[in-house]
Amino acid sequence: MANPIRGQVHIVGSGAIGSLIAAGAQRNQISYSLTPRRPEQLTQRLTSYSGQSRWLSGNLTSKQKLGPDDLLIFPLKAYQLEEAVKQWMERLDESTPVLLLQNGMGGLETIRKLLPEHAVYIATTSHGVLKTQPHEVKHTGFGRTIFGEAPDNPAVDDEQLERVFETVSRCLQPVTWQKNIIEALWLKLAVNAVINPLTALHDIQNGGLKDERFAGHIDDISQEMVAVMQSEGYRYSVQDLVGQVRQVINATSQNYSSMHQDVKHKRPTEIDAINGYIVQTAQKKGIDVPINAFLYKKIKSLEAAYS
Ligand code: KPL
Repeated sequence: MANPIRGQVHIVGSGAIGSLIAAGAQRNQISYSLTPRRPEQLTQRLTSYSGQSRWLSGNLTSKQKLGPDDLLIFPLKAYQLEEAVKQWMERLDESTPVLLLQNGMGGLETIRKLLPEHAVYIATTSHGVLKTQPHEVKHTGFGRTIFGEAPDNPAVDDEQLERVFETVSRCLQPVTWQKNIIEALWLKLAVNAVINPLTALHDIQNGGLKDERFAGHIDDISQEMVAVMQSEGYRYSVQDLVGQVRQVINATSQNYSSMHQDVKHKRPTEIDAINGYIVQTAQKKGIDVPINAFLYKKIKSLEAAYS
């Protein structure tokens, strides 16, 4: 069996997914630090899927430099990524591996602008996690994680790759290796393009989308996704995507989607990186995506109305 990284996992932010990774690291005796933007937001307790409570002991990181044996993880909102990478880049050694974990698209481009030479790994997860209090997180839906290497990575050191994969496998299980991670991101985008805006607009849990009245919307959004994905060279049927979306709805039915939570707490959402990205790509290819455009506008006007 492979070993995890020898150094420390540095988790940027203290969001729900970052906290889940921290709990996984702690459970597996992997040294970690959790670094929220504001120290008062540090997650201290995680209630696991089985109901057990775990106190997180990972410290706020010190200002030490990271080396090739460490792993820097960005489990952030798309719009937070650039600033966070800028804050961390001076502390990185060129050989420090970086893991990007986010909803929507565009994150790799952001990282590449700032870290063109780094080994970047990408993961996408369907675990449902909820920040219930500033210091508390609850694991509400047992999902799965897909992991791969950025397609434009410089020649990667195989041992480092194995160690990073093993680390993520222990922290965010179950993890599957995917050769074409960009394809997996498109599939996740299809899931988020349906679940996130609909749950936010209708103020429901993910499981609320099982209601018959949403069946038409799910089919229509998936239909638009199939057209855009085909133009990118990915061949899926509407049935495939609807099946994928329904599987995540079932696995995370008790969860409030991240966009639902963002709207509820009047925070910026990831709509630009999700339905906005689909609309932009479709426009470039001359494809009509009226439902995605409608959802994009609706969420944008909700954001604009935050007081
Ligand atoms: O990724 C998610 C999100 O909320 O952003 C899902 C998988 C839909 C879980 O809620």
